[in-house]
Amino acid sequence: MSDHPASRVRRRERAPKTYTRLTHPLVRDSRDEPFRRATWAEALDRVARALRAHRGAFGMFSCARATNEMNYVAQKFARVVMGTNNVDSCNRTCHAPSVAGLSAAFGSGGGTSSYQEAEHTDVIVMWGSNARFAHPIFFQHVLRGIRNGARMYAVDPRRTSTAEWAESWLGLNVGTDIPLAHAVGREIIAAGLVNEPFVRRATTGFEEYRKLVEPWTPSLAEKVTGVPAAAVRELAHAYARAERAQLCWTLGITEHHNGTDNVRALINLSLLTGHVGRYGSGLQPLRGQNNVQGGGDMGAIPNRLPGFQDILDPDTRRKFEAAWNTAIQPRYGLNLTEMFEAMEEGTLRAVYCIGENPAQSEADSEQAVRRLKELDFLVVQDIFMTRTAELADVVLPSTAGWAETDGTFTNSERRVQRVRAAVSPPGEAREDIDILCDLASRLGHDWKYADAESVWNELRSVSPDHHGMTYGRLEEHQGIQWPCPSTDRLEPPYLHGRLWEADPVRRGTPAPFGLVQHDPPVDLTDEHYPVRLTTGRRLDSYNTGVQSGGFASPLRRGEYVELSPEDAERHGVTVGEEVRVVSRRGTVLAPVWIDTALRPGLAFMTFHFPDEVDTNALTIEANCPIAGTAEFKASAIRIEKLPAADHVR
Ligand SMILES: Nc1nc2c(c(=O)[nH]1)N[C@H]1C(S)=C(S)[C@@H](COP(=O)(O)OP(=O)(O)OC[C@H]3O[C@@H](n4cnc5c(=O)[nH]c(N)nc54)[C@H](O)[C@@H]3O)O[C@H]1N2
Ligand SMILES: Nc1nc2c(c(=O)[nH]1)N[C@H]1C(S)=C(S)[C@@H](COP(=O)(O)OP(=O)(O)OC[C@H]3O[C@@H](n4cnc5c(=O)[nH]c(N)nc54)[C@H](O)[C@@H]3O)O[C@H]1N2
Ligand SMILES: [Mo]
Repeated sequence: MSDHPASRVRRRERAPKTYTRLTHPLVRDSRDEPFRRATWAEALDRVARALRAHRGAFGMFSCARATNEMNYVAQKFARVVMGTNNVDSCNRTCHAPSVAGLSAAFGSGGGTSSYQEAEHTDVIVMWGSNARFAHPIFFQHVLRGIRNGARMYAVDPRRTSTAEWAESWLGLNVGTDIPLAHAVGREIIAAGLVNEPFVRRATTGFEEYRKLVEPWTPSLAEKVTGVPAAAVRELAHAYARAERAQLCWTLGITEHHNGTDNVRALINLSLLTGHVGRYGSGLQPLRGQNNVQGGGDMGAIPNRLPGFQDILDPDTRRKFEAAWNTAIQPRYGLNLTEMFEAMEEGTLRAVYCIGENPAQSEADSEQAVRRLKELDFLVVQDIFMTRTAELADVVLPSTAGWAETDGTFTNSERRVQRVRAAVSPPGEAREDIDILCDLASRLGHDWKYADAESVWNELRSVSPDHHGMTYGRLEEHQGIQWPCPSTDRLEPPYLHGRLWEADPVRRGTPAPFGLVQHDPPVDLTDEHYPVRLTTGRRLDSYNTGVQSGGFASPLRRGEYVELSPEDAERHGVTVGEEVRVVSRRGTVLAPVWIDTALRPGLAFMTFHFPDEVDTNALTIEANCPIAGTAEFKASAIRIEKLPAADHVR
């Protein structure tokens, strides 16, 4: 969205909801009553009683903004105290397909490159990623790369702020990434630009892949994706001829009902060209929350124990059973999406939600709220009184992972860095870890952690990838990337260098091509819902707005439905005019903004002001069967102009 002064916009004013910090525990005996202030002892006794009654029907949402140490303790609470692997976080709503796709290809789910490599590369492809707005720190490295001579390509249905910096913008139709990627792959093969020695030694399935992409000529791709055939060829040649190339992607790829397939289609291009496993060449799914990488690494996901170790592996389980003195369920738990489905079925009855706001961030929010309301017991532990907290039985105030807590975060290049408490928490707020340990002790588990470092050292004792990262070394090196198995050595900044080894034993398992097919968005556009709505972010908004929405400022824009100039004209609507936005699931009122970055038929909204415009009332919960991520990027809507009388309010 191009910048504009909010003052030019005429719209009905709604008071922004301001979020105030939680300062003491809140409880209520029934959902019809208002909350009342409680002591910590009363609130925790109440939670302990409810959880004891719900072993076997319990799920935990862990917080991707809180520290690694807190996520380690949270997943241990779920597994040891509650005996379940039902633990997950907002990673499910964004990059779970990246983790699944990279794991299927390379055996591990992390981004393969370091940030600095973007400065020392020849071609950077930003595919479905608006890093200029959503990853501004990484984007500084990209800009340095461009200054050093790298060429950038942007693949996005909108001509985003990121695309403004690109050599070429490939404006594809929403949900046509597989045809585009296959056409790029086909062109690389047809032009004889395949890195044959790499393909022969380090991959499997090339022949099947070649047959699969054969029909995807650049001109067929143009018909399906809307990207001119010449631009497809240009991208294919630039990427394949580059000595080094970085392929970066984010939610434009993952937030689809076939997100994991999309990821596989991109990984295929790196396998064809050998752009992986070397300095300057790699795959970079830029992660969302400050510590969503770390949350998953710490085991706050249903299928992995800390250190990304597979729960189905008996030796791994035995190791953790010995360390934690408990039995671990030998099966994957439910992911966030499946937990919501289990609420519907009535098999999941109690939820412990730490630092997530699913009432406003889940697709089809009306349905999500109903499911949360129908739970027997909901405890929310947050720093603010969120809409999710308003549905709870007990609300526990915690310190913020950022600036109020000691520990570590892990960023998108797998770098673990120390963070420190710099300010005192408000009121009676307590650290997330402290609250969890107090509850564990009420439920018969005596965990003693003197400080965050003692949690970290326990993690180091069970996770080989983190073993070499003492707090001392993290300070000394200003953060260390995993894997770091040894206390006296650092590994290269990129992953999968093994694929280039001449010795087959050291090279290890080859990476398979992903044989994935095009599958258009579930929510089809038709004559009743003719407009494609895609949702995402702006620079000045953060997720559901809890941490960034509730402030009064001349810069505060509020929510708009952004339309192309052509669509605005067709509907006879102007900037600031309120319209009804209708999908197959819900209706919202929103003022119009006109954005030339949009092509006809495409609309854009964020989900940052849900108290004023609940964007997720419109989105579809159709989700990727492998990763559970919802199709936030493709809903079908129509725009209804309001009768003049409705306007003058
Ligand atoms: N300012 C700001 N920064 C943030 C956040 C925030 O709320 N505000 N949130 C953080 C989080 S949690 C995350 S996960 C990241 C997300 O970071 P991004 O993924 O970069 O952000 P989005 O705007 O959700 O989506 C990226 C782009 O996908 C494009 N897109 C939509 N559909 C398609 C498609 O079918 N194909 C392709 N190729 N592209 C498509 C959209 O037009 C959009 O420009 O940002 C993080 N950083
Ligand atoms: N339409 C649409 N919907 C989307 C998306 C989209 O692109 N389009 N993107 C999805 C994505 S990628 C994401 S990540 C989700 C985000 O969804 P959520 O994670 O549910 O939303 P946030 O607004 O990030 O909520 C963060 C919460 O964490 C709390 N918090 C922050 N720090 C701490 C801490 O240290 N401790 C505790 N206990 N709490 C803390 C904050 O107060 C806030 O309530 O939304 C998803 N929903
Ligand atoms: Mo995210």
